[in-house]
Amino acid sequence: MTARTGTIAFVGQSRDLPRLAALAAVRAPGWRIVDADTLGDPATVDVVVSWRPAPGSLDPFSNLKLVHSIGAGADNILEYAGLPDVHVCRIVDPDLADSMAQYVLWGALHFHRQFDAMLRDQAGKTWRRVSQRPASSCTVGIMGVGVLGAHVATLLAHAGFRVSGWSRSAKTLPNVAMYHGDAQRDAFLAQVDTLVCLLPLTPDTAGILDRTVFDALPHGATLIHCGRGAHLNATDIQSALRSGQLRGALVDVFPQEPLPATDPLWDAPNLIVTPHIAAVADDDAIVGQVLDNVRRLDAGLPLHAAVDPARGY
Ligand code: NDP
Ligand code: OXD
Repeated sequence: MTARTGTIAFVGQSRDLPRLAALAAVRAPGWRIVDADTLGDPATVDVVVSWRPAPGSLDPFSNLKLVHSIGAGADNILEYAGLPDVHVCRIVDPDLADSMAQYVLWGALHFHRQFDAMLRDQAGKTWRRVSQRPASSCTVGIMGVGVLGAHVATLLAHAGFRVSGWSRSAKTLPNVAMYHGDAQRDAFLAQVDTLVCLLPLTPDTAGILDRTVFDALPHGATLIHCGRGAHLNATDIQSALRSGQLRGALVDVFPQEPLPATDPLWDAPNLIVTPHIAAVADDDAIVGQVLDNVRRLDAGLPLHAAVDPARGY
């Protein structure tokens, strides 16, 4: 392991950070790696590994060069008020992408094969052979066709679903009907049976899952939401579920996490709550990518999974 002079500090609002710091210290012996309890002189810190750095907490790091998110999203870093002009990276990992694709496939099958109706039937001890249709009769539409959305789209297409995608810029993906930009949003939504949100949280996408999006879907469509809680208008999804405009929803991320016991979303009709587990990066993958990026930083090489702070993702 090449020696380095700077310190890597694992600090932020996640209980995972001390554990990740300990693993990094084992994998990079000789490097100075600290957590909030062992911080020392902030001027020696050139790399911060974080999740939602507390307000003001990055300010003392006067020689910072890189802030690395421990998650796939970088919104938790970019929202820091006064973020210095440094590199920002996030986690991109094949196992994380597989997990996300499996979660969405499960949700798409749950709604398409009508397991939601069968669970309700079972609660009433009702034997009813609900209709079954081929996956090719169902269009899954994915908002956000980046690293995760593209992987999800590919798996769903292999499973036989019709798949469409909506991104910010024009792009092509085999077996996926692509739409892009605000001008094509309603045309995209109009042909979707199950809508999947895999957008990053940016000023343009905050609150995007609202009445206007739900109303643009065919009546009785379903939603799988794995982006960020702040994409979701909680009042509008409850109205859409109550009216039947949305037949069901599988929601993994919430405006407030953990979802408070008093939150009405727990009891919203036909809404399944999962506790932000759609795709969780493995410690080894996180630490491996962080250390690799630090080596790249030291060697002056382009960093892996760098985000563009101006674009917001
Ligand atoms: P990427 O940055 O690779 O992809 C983002 C996609 O969103 C791109 O296709 C981009 O378009 C599109 N996009 C961004 N802004 C807009 C916009 N205004 N209008 C239309 N499309 C837009 O992100 P990932 O796929 O790696 O991750 C997506 C998100 O998934 C993360 O930011 C995180 O919030 C969430 N996530 C959730 C997890 C969970 O467990 N629930 C786990 C991991 C991630 P373009 O291609 O044109 O740039
Ligand atoms: C992530 C997440 O961004 O867990 O990795 O949401």
